[in-house]
Amino acid sequence: MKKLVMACLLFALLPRSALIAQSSFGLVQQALANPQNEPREVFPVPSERQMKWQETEFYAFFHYGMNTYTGQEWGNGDENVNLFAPTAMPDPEQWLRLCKAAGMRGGIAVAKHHDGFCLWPTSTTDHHCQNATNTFAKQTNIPYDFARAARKLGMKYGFYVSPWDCNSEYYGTDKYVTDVFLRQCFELSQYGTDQFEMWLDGANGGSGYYGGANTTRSIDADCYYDIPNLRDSIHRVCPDIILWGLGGEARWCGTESGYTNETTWSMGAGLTGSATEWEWLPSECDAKATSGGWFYHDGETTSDSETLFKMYLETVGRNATLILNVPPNKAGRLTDADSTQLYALGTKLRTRLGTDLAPQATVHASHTRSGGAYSTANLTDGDKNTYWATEDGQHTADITLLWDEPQTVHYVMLQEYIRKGQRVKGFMIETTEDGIAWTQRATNIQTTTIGYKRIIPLNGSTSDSYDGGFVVTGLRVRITDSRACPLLHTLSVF
Ligand code: FUL
Repeated sequence: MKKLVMACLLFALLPRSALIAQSSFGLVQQALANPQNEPREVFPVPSERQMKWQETEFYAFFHYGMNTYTGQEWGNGDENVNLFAPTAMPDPEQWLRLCKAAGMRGGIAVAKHHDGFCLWPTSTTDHHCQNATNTFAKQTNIPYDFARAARKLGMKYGFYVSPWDCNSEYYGTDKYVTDVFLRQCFELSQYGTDQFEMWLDGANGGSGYYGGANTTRSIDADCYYDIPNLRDSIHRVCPDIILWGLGGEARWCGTESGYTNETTWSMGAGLTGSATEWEWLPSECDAKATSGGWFYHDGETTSDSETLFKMYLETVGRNATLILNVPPNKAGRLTDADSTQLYALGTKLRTRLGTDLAPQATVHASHTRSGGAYSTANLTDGDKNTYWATEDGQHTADITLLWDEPQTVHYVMLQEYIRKGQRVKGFMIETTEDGIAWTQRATNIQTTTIGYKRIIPLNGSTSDSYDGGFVVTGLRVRITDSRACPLLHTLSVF
C-alpha cells in the first residue's frame, strides 16, 4: 500500500511534458520518421522578413532634400531652412511611376540626410521643410506622399534616415539618441506599417555645425545608437521592415557602383560574404543612375539603359539586391533623361529576361530525392515554394533540358530554395546543338554561388550580354559542389 501511494505521488509530481511523452510515444516516433523525406536546413537561414525583402530584388533610391538646392553632397548642418525652395510641388508619385516602368518593385526616399534637415514635420527639431517660407516647402511631407504613392502603385517603400546628424546640438550625447534619433525613426514608422526597409547609413560623425558648436564629433556606432532597442521598437510597428546597414539585417555589398562579386554568400560581410559565417546577412548594392552624385546637380547626365542593365546583371544576377539612385531635381521631379533611360531599361528587362524557354523543354536530372515531392517538374512550375533536391550526401548532379526545336538562348537563371540555407558552391553550364557534343559556356565567369538568384550571360559578358545568342537544342546545368544536398526552386532559360 505504502508503495502504491508513493507511486501515485510520483506520477502526480511528474512534469506534464513527461506524461505526454509517455502517453504519445508512438506519435513522437512518427514525427521523427520524416515520411516526406524533407531535407533539413543548413544554417544560417533567412528570417521571414529577410525573405520578403530579398524578393523585392530591384528598387529605387531617391536622394532629395536640402542638398538638392545647395548643390552639396554632404551639407554642414547650418543651412538656413529657407534654402529649401522647390520650384514645384515635389511629386513622389512621378518618381515611383517611372521606377516601376523600369522594372523596380519599390523605393527608399531620403527623409533626413547627414545635414539633419527633415523632409517631414517632425516634433524632434525645427530644422524641417515646413518651417521654410517657400509655398511648396510648407506643404512638403515626403514620407506621407511617398507612402501614399507607393501604395497606390503597388510598390514597396521605406525611408533613409541618417543616424549622423550634424545639425543637432545633442549629437554625440545620449539625449540625441533618445530624444532625436529614435523618435525620428519611430515617427517615420508611423507613415506605414507595411514598410520594407529602413536605410541606416553607416557614415558616422565628423565635423559639422552641431547647433553652433562647429566641432568634430565621433561616436562608437556599435553601441551609441541603441540599435537592438530600435530594431525591436520598429519591428513592433512594421513587422516586415529590414533595418539595413547599422540595423544589422542586410549588408552593404562594399561598392557604390552597382556591382558585387560573382561569388556572393548571403552570410558574412562585404563583396563575397562567407560560406562559414553563422548569421544570415544578405547583400544590397547601392548605385547611382546619374553622373553627378547621390543628390541632383545641374548639368549631370543619366546612364544609358545598357549600363543600367549591366548593373542589374552584376547585382540582382549575383545574389544581391540593387537599390538604384535616381535624384529628383529642384522641381521635385525626375528629369526627362531619367524617364527615357528608365523606360528603356524596363523594355530591356522584359524582352531579355521575360520569356522563359525552360517550361517548353523536357527536363531530366541525374539525381532526384525520393519522397515524391522533389522532382524536376518543380524547377519550371513557376512556384517558388516547390523545389528539386537530391538525397542527403549527394552534392553533385546534372540537370539537362532538351527542346524539340532549336532555341536561341542568352541567359540562364537559377534560384536556390534559400529558406533552408544557401548551399551551392560550384556549377557549370553547357549547351549542345546536336544533343551529342556539349560545350561549356561562360567559362570566364565564376560559377560558384547561386543563392536567392543568379543570372549567367551565356556569352560570358555582362556589358554585351545580348548579342546573337547561341542556337541550341539542349542545355545542362552541372552542380559540382555544394555545402549539402542542393535545393533549386527555379531554372529558367532566356
Ligand atoms: C553614404 C552617404 O554618405 C551618401 O551621402 C549617400 O547617402 C550614400 C547612399 O550613403 O554613406
